Amino acid sequence: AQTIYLEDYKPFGWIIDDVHLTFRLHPTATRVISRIRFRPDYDVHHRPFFLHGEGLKHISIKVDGHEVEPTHVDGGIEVDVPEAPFNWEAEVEINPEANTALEGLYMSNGMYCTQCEAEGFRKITWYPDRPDVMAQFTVRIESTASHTPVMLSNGNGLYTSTDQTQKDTPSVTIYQDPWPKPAYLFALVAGDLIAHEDKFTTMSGKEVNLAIWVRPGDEDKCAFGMEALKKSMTWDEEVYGREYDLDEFNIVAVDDFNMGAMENKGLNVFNSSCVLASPETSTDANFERIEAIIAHEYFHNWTGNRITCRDWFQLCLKEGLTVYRDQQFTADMRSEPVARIANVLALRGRQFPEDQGPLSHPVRPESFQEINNFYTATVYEKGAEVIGMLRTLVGADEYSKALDLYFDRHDGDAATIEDWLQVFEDSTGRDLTQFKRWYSQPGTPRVTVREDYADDTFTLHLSQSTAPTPGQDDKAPQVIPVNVGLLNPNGDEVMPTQTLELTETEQSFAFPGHATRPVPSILRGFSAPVILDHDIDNARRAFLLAHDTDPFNRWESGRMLARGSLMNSIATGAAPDLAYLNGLGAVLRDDTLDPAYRALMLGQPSQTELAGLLHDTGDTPDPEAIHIASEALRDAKAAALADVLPDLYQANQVKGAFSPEAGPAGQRALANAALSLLSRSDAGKQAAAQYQQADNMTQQLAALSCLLDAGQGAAQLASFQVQWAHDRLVMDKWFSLQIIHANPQDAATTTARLTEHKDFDMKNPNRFRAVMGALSMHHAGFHYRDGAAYALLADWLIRLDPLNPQTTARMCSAFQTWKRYDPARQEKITTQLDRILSQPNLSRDTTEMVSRIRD
Ligand code: B3K
Ligand code: ZN
Repeated sequence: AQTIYLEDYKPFGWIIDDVHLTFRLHPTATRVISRIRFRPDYDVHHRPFFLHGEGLKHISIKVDGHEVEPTHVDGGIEVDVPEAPFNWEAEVEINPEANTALEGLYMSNGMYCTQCEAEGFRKITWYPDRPDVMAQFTVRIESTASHTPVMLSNGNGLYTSTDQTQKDTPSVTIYQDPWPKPAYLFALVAGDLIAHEDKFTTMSGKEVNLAIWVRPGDEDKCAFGMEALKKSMTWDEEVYGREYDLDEFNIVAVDDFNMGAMENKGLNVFNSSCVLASPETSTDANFERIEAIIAHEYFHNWTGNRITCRDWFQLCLKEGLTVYRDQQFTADMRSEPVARIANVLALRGRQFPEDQGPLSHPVRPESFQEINNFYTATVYEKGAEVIGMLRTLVGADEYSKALDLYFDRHDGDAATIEDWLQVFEDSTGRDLTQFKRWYSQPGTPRVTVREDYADDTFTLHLSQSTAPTPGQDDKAPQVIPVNVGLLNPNGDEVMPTQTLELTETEQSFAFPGHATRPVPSILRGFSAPVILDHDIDNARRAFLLAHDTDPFNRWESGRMLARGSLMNSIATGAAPDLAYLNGLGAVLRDDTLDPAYRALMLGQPSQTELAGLLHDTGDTPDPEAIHIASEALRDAKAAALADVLPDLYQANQVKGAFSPEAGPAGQRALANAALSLLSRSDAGKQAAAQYQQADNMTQQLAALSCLLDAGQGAAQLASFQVQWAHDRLVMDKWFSLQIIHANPQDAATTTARLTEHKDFDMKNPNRFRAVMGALSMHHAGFHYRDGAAYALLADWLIRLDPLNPQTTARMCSAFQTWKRYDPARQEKITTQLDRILSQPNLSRDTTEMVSRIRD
């Protein structure tokens, strides 16, 4: 396959004034007619006139009214065109029903929908399918009211002849989007849909019609999403000064979707799992995620749509910034410390392994074969961390000013990271040359700390280094903002948080005037996406767990104690550490602390994280030993906290009508964390009672999980299936749950058995992920020594690849950590990787992923 390089960027060479598209909808033979006005871009060199196109049935092409024959070349066509403005008119035929890749125009449960990012528009018609070609689109959809009662596209509805009483007469709907946009933001939806409607008045008094469109039967699951949308609209006005810019804003829920959601201009398309919510069917975690994703897609209207990317290498320009914005939003809507901890857990859980393995790549990649493989935790989550560091370095006010300048200067542009940094340089006067390395240098920097104290002066010696990553051995020092505070030995803060700028390989920072030796709290709020190497003893960690004024670092101290305890148990079989258990008990008893925060405190490092840490310190992780130590720590917590857990459970029962707000959700999280420990010693008695009484999914699912962990729950699992057989999203949970809670030695057989279930549908990405994703995330089960899980996952990836390369390629990352393990496991994994690679006609997506992992 061909590799595309950032350094090869060239502009298209023509400019498009406007695009008129006509769709004659038919499930297997949709006709697409495009009328486009092109004119030469005289500033740039003209190469052959090339348009992308993939899987299109050519019907006709006319240039200025004259039929022409295109030359078919790799990935599209070349056509002889005049060196002057000309009119393009082309007709193609496509087959939405046969489109199982879910890219381009496809069908989901009888509904037409599109997914064009990154390069799906070329599956709809001939076009310069690149983000730097922006144009105004007018879209005409032709169908009948019986076939597709509702038809939608981007922008504002101009006209519709649809008459629901005249089911079979031809109907036409026209949409016009006044904002020039790249083709990846195009969307069309048509089908039998019901709207949940509302209105929003923008800060300048413009009224916007809002609608969430769903399949009949789902209309009672829209209210929460609508509230989240209105909150997002208000927040973007208040915090970023950004107002919505069309007369309507539509969201559509689709069951078959490769990712979470898509920010098409004025017509966001959502995986139904990321928008539909009700107390009975959604957990608190679902509600929180839905709120964040609705915000994320909405925020793209400015960061992504009004200002888009020049090319796909600049993806983090919109994604890193938009993730950062949705994280700020969540912190404002809910609890800031809880949100920060959740983000760091996700970063360490997904981005760190990526950055420390064969798939490591810069936040702004420099080459790719298939761009869909680069919608990664690095581009998104590390990309957001880079924005956060920039804000920490320049300060909140300067950040706001710079963002105003960014919107001002680049509205309507397809921009680059250079443009973005230039805005900050111009507005703050800061030189960002070294900071820019965050965009080009992959790998997780390690910051090592040494302390000194003499003559009333406390000194921190910081050093940084980054291990080599594929294709990049030498790493230059980066700009690392390290937030530091100092406490005195009584636990009072004697120096509030300061930002140290670590820019050299080694640097010392002195704090004079401390008559007693202070205790530092370092990397507060996780001010940089680095590994902190600070060799301190348990007593110090316990002190910080009890006294740190920074909530993130307080949690982190507990985490480090848990980590140390686990590592020790894994290495020596030692019993869990008392300093940790006692410190934890004190925090849990502190009723002044937010329940959600205390629930996080009760957590412990995942088994995958422990495997990574062992690998880091030069050991070979043994998944079985990790599993045993993790379970032992839970048992020890259950025993050591036996006097506090029943109270926590009782005191945090939420009475009254269900509310998904942060307060009650946090109480449920704490009560259910307590329940999970209590269930280790009561054979699931209280969990069974909770299951019996549960009137919402959070309580029901938590109780069922506890039962399954306790080796119980067969009856409840069966009744759950009967109760929820009609609800696809809840049934996804039913599938996952059985795998998540399987014993390691049974995980693969349980998964294999579920793939035989009549409701297992590999073509539905949610269902496929519910099953195969759960297996790959069950550390001890996936890596069980017989290798059965590796083979099972490979079997299914091989089966899915011809149907849906994007989801297949994404799930290959389950194998990315293979080099951590012992030779026997390595051999078993590489056998599967080689088996996948040897499949004839393996997709470009999967070929690229597996080859990079295998290297
Ligand atoms: N921009 C889309 C992701 C598209 C993924 C294409 N493979 C969703 C988002 O980040 O908001
Ligand atoms: Zn996004």
